[in-house]
Amino acid sequence: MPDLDLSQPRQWISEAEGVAILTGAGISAESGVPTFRGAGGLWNNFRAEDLATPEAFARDPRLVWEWYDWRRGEIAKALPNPAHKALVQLEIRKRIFTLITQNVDGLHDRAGSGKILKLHGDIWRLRCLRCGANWPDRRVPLPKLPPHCQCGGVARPGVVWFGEPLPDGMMKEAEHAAAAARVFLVIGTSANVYPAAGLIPFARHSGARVIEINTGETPYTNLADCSLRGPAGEILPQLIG
Ligand code: BV8
Ligand code: ZN
Repeated sequence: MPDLDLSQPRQWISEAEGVAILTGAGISAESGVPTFRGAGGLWNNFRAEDLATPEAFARDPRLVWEWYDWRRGEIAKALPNPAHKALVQLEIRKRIFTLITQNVDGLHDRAGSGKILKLHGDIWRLRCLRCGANWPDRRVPLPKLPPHCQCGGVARPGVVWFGEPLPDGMMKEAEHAAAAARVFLVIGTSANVYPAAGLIPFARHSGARVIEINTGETPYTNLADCSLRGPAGEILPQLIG
């Protein structure tokens, strides 16, 4: 990775009273969790419309569960990487701190992050289609696909699919956090998916310094005050350490 001049972003972060973070699948890439759109990305083998939608689940719950059960197995082998851990250190130092994630893998929780807004839900939770019960289930593999609720109803993954609204109040809380931030760190997201990606211009227009960390360009690279090109697992510890 070329030598990056981190002095300016480091200064912005250390001087900021409030910090908000938006993470995507790229922050878990160095933990071995496949991303969605990169090389070897999850979507490369499947089309999102075929699997991550309520229609797909209604059409073939078993197929959709086979994909989620496989992903849960992959994620279960993964450990939080230095990028996840650097965010835990930053949270300890900042009075005003919110971690907003699009990821459903639970690696921020396992790293020790406290305040996490999970915009797209949690792959380790199940939700009953019949009675609405919502519970954690970390078994890999699941004994039976699709899994069922105690009421006998079919259970779905506790995630937000394309075409589904985010959990009630979640975006309001995320916007509140972005508006309160002096620095908005955008880490490992292709900034394709809305309304999550809309938080980036929202934070900028609310006066935050936007620092992007990504191995590639995104639609918001030019809007960022600084875009650091490289792996989050290497950059974040240097940026925050
Ligand atoms: C909604 C959970 C409304 C499931 C996911 C046209 C325009 C605008 C919007 C839309 C549109 N058409 C449709 C929409 C809406 C749609 C949308 O945004 N579609 C996109 C594709 C255009 N959005 C929705 O449907 C949302 N709901 O709008 O509801 C509504 C309101 C009321 C009533 C009814 C409906 C719901 C979206 C949520 C979908 N669920 N996931 C699951 O995980 O299985 S999205 C999925 O993509 C994941 O959550 C993932 O996190 C997310 C975003 O992807 P990224 O995290 O960015 O990952 P990606 O692989 O794309 O990128 C990785 C990045 O990391 C890359 O940039 C790469 O360069 C970088 N990287 C790689 N390695 C590293 C790295 N960076 C640093 N270090 C590294 N080592
Ligand atoms: Zn039930």
